[in-house]
Formats: sequence, C-alpha cells, structure tokens
Amino acid sequence: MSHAKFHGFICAVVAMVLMGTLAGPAWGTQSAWVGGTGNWQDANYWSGGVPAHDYDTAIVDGGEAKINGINAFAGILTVGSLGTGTVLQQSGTLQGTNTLTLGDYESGKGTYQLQGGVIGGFDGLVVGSSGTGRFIQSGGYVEIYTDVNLGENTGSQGRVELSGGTFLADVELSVGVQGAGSFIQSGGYMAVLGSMNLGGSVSSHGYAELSSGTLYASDLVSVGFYGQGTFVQTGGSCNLASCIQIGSHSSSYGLYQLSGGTMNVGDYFYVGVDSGSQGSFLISQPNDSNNAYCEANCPLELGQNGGTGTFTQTGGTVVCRTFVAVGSGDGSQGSLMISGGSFLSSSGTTISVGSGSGAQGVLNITGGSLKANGPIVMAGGSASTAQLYVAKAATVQVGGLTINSGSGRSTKVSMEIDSNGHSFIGSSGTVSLAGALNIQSLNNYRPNQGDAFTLITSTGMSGNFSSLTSNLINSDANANVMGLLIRDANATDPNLKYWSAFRGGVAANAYVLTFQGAMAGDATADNVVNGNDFGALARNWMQSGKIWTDGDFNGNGTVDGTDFGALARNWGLTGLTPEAAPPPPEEPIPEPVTATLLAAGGLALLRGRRRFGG
Ligand SMILES: [Ca+2]
Ligand SMILES: [Ca+2]
Repeated sequence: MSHAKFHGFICAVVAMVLMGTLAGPAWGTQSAWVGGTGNWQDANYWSGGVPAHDYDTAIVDGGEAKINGINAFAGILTVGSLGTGTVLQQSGTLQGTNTLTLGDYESGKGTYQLQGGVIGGFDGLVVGSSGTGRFIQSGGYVEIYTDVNLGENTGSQGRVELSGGTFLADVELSVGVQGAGSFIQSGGYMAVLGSMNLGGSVSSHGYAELSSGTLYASDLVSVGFYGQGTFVQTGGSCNLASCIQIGSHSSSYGLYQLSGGTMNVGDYFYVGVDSGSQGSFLISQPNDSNNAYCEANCPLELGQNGGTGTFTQTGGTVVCRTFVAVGSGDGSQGSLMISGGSFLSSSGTTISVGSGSGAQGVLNITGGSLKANGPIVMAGGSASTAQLYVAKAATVQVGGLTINSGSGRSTKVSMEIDSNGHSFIGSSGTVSLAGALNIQSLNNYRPNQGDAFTLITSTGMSGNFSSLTSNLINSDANANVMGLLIRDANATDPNLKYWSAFRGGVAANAYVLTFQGAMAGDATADNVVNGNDFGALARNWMQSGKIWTDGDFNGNGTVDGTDFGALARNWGLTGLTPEAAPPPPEEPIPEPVTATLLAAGGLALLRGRRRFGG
C-alpha cells in the first residue's frame, strides 16, 4: 500500500469511526449516477446521494455529470464501469483519494473532459482498465500522486488528449501497460515526475504524439519497454531530464520520429538496449518553418547492451555533447545514417563505430554534414565490424580517424568518385588507416590515366589500407592495395587501351588515390614486374578463361607465350607508364624460345627464393 493510499485508508477509517459507520460500506458511501445529463451536485442524479467526502465511491455509468464551479468529492471515481459514462469538468475542483478509473470492465466506456478547474488527491489514474477510457484535457490542472496507466489490461484501450492546461504525473506514466495506450499532446504542459513507458509488456502497444506544448520527464523514458512503443513528435518541446531508451528489453520495438520541435535528453540516449530489442530514431525536417532539433547532453549509444539501434537523419539538427557510440555494447548492432541536415558532435570525445566486442557499427553519411571535434574510431572492440560510408554529397569534418585492425576486426571505408568530384574526409587530427577501402564509381565514371583523388586530409597519417576494392575493379583476391580496372567494351572508355589500376598512398598527411595504367607483365599491378607476376603467369600457364591478374596481358583469355613475352621484356622494371611499356606483339613467340625464357625466369625466381629463404 502506497503512502497516499495508506493515508487515504487511515482517513477513511478514522472518519468512519467518528461517524459510527463501521458496519456500513467499507469505503464511505457508494453512489451511482442514475443517467442523463446533470450537475454533479444535484442529488436527484445519484442513487445514494451526492458523494460528499473524499472517501466515497462514485460510479458514473451512463449519462454525463458536470462539475462546474463547485467542490466535488469522490475517493474512488469510476466513469464507464460496465456502460458508457462521461464527466465534464469546466471549473471547480474534484477532490479524490484513491483511483480515478475510466472504462473499467470490458464493456465500459468512460470519458473525463477537463476544460478548467482542478483534479487533485487521486492516487492513480487508469484510462482503460479492461474497457475503453479517454481523458481529454483542454485546460485546468490535474495531479496524480502515483501511477497513470493507459490501456491497463489486455484488450483495453486508453487515451489521453492534452491540448491545454497542466498535467502532473508524480510517479509514472505507462502508455499501453498490457493493452493499447495513446498519449496525444497538442498543447499544454505534461510533467512526468518519474518514468514514462510506452509499450510496457510484450503484447502491448504504446503510442505518444507531441505536436505542440511541452512534455517533461524527470526519469527514464522508454519507448518500447517490453512491447511496442511509438513516439511521434512533429512540434513542441520534449524535455527529458534523465534518460531515453528506444527499445529497452528483449522483444521490444521502439520508434521515435522527430520531424519538428525540440527534443533534449540529459543523462543518456540509448537506441536498442538489451539483446533482442530493436530501436529506431528518425529525425527529418519536412518544412523549413518547423525546425527539428535533437540535443543529447549525454552519451548517444546505438545498440547499447546487445540490442539493435538505428539513428537516421534526413534533415534537422542533431547536437551531441558527449560521446557517440554506434554498435556500443558487446554484440550490439548500431547504425547512424545521415543523409541530410547537420549532425554535430561538439565535445571532442569519440564517435566510435563498433566499440563493443563483436559489435557491428555502420556510419553512413550520404548527405548533409557530420562535424565532430573528436575522432571517429572504427572497430575499437575485438572481433568488431565497422563500416564508414562517405558519399560525395556529404560534408565530413572530424577531429581524427582511427581504424583499428587485428583480433578478428573487420573494417571498410567506402567513398565515391565521379566526373565532377569525390568523397572527402577532412580531419583536424591524426589519421590511422587499416582495413579495406572501397571506391564506388558513380554513373559509370571511368577515370583517366593519372587522375588523382585526395580522399582524406589530416595533421598526421599512419598505416594504410590493406585492400582496395571498387565496382571498377576485378574482384580478385590478389589485387590488394592496387586494384585493376575492368575494361569497358565502350570505345570511349579512356582505359580501353591499357589495364589501369588504382594506387592509394599517403602523401603529405593526405591519402591520395591515383589512377594509373599497369605495364604489361605486371599481373599484380604493383608497378613492378617480378617473380610475383611470373608466379601468377606460371600458375595459369596455357589455361584459358583468364584475366590480367592471372597473367593474360593481351586480353585474349589465354595465358601463353605472348603474355610471357610481354612479361619477359619488362622483367625487373619498375614504374613504367603504360605508354612506356610496349604493347605485346601480335604474333606469338616461338615455342622453344618461350620454353627457354620460362626456364630462365623460373631459375631467376628460384634463385631469388633461395636468396631470401636462406
Ligand atoms: Ca607486379
Ligand atoms: Ca593472352
């Protein structure tokens, strides 16, 4: 028994003793509205007289009772017990003690309209216990000392509409406890001096909408606690002093959509918490007049404790004042997708992508801007996976970039090129590279020989990407840092006359990708013709269905003497441009010569191996 309930009980007992009514009703007088529309204080409408004390029980189960300019009392008030009832309060007060219930049993439909005046003293408010309840407030003031439950039992429906006035829930607001609950705010002030849950249990659904006015919560707000929770904010101010969890526990699904108005979070901002939970946060700005603004004065974690969390921004403004973690906790999955608007991480702390052990983090910036005073840290956790996609259209300015490798980590940075530009990461701090680089050519763009792309700038750069892939490049496992272009059948392809390769490298604290032809014989496209190239050719000798990296340098699909001749001519050379490398002769080299050269090459290779192998 809560303090308030206990207090009410003692008061009732004391009152009954004083009045000598202990043998009567356990809880004051019970009186039921007899139907029709009338004033609360009119005794003709009550079966047992006007409820006169805050320990009386009142039932309005048919018709409408009006409270206007009077002080009304009801320790327990049930509106719509089995039938349909309404209370309309325009002014005056309703003083309660225990519980105000709207829509008690399955068939019950109860509505309370508060247009002005005060509702006070109630320990709990149930809007839809097993039936259908509505609480409609357009003015006045209501304070509930403990729980406010909307949609309490399975099959129930509870709805609160707040368009004006002030509503105080002193302990908890549950929207969809086991049934369906909705909280619709289009004005006024809602203060939850405690926690707020949308979708409390597995089968429940809680829905909240904020279009104007202010919603304040002092403690945890869960959108999808164990069930489904949806929060749609199109305006107004949502001020969460403590924490928000979007998708809290296993089996929960939470969605928060912000398309206008302001949202602030004080202590932590988690999307997808426990394993099995799913959370999504979406911020967009469909029109310029209604700014969508989200501010996390706290950590923002997507996939916090094994859950799956997605944060999608297509517009509006996001400001994070401490760290951001995408795929934060062990085994979590997080995604931060920015395609419009601006995302600012102002503190100088990290944006980590895949920070937990085995965590998966995806940071996609396909438009808008990401500005961070701190570094992006990829794959901080062992066996974690981290992906960073930076599109041409995006602005990315960060305080550093650290890509971790080893211990089962997997990372990939993807960037774009086309005829009028390329992706760019500007770093005001150091950059440490590792893992895969992927280059996406847009609109079938084919670079020209010598084209260079400065993809990353920094104040100091270390490491390198360990592989380079592209939609322009053969998917060959041997084509590591240098990737070979797939030639286009189109005669306008600038690379038609030679095989071209991407070469990435660090130059003056910048990562520069150049596009350069490969000389004949250089199967590995590392700009040197040596034993590795001979090895590729030897492995595929006289085989068909082969490509450049297999040793087919003249592109006829077969690795034979012609290809060997080309390799032999450039043997041991480095740094030849394709122009300097003579094209392979049309006529094949005679077989005996080929055999001799092949043997000579093989011997040279063996000598080299002996030398290095000791
Ligand atoms: Ca080579
Ligand atoms: Ca060939």
